[in-house]
Amino acid sequence: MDNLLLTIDQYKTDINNFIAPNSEAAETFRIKYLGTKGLVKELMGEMKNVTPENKRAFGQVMNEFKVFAEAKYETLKASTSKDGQASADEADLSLPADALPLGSRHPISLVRNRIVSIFQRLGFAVAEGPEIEDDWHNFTALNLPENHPARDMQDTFYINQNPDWLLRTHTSSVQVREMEKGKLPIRIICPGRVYRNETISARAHCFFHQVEGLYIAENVSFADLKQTLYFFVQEMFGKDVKIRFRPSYFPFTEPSAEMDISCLICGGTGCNVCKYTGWVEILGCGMAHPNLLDNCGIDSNKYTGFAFGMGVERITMLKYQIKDLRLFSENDVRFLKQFTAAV
Ligand code: 2U9
Repeated sequence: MDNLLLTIDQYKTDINNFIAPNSEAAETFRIKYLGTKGLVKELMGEMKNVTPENKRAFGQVMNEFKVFAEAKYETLKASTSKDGQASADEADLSLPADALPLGSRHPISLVRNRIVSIFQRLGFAVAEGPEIEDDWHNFTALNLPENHPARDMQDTFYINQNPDWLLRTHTSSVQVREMEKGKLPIRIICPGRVYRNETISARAHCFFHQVEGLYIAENVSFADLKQTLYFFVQEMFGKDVKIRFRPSYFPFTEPSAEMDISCLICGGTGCNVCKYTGWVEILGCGMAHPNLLDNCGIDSNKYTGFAFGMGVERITMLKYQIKDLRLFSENDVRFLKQFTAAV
């Protein structure tokens, strides 16, 4: 047994000193120590000659030896993996390392973070929810009962296993879930990915990102909505930007409006970005429909609220003058690396 231990020690020294300038040498090492006729196997075979009381200790030493030889082989292999390259032992370690290319945040993330932080400064908290939703939270609770024509406004992806499940078409379902908790007042912002069954083009995709907001308390008015969104626009696009509201229709708000900002390109005088109107639409909004409050167990005689929703892609395209929606999901680094600066 003692002789065997001495032999193993000697082999360990040999292994430590083994240098592999190329992958052939690393393979020679593998065959010599770890091959089917290698030294590790051969020494294992000595087990039959070890006395019964020493067998356990010898087994342990042999296991350690095997792991030791395997680790050395991995190191040799890694340092000689590219043929013709210097091994780790020959490399000049005083040279500076190759620079790692730094990534950058996706423009959608940059703009979403910016939107969220503006509303956080106004006291809105972030709420999130599932992307696979049920019919109640995505439609019915939002004043869109079955067969309601407004359901056709959003082509929906349904989940095969269960006809009640779908990919959320807006993050409004998150607001519904918060309302159902029954804790008032509610002042939340809901960022997240949403899905609609649309043909992919420069202006549409089968998924996009939204930020929706909801404020429900006593005495919340349309004036609060206007002031909140005006603050948002000034922080997002600058103090000189004007806003206007146009009446609109959404099933979940009454009254409803769409909000435009004065064109960032021409300042309102007319150009091809604003189609010579001087205005570009950026979001939809309105007062939370009383049916919705009742659906979620909130007393619509006591509480009122406002809500709004915007597409992050749309805000990003306006902010950076990006003309094609597909650029956001193609992962072309030549596009992505242009957005390192804070917006
Ligand atoms: C609750 C109550 C009301 C959210 C609203 C809009 C108007 C709207 C669109 C903007 C562009 C969706 O991303 S988009 O296609 N959104 O116009 N969203 S009001 O209203 C709610 C939501 C939840 C409980």
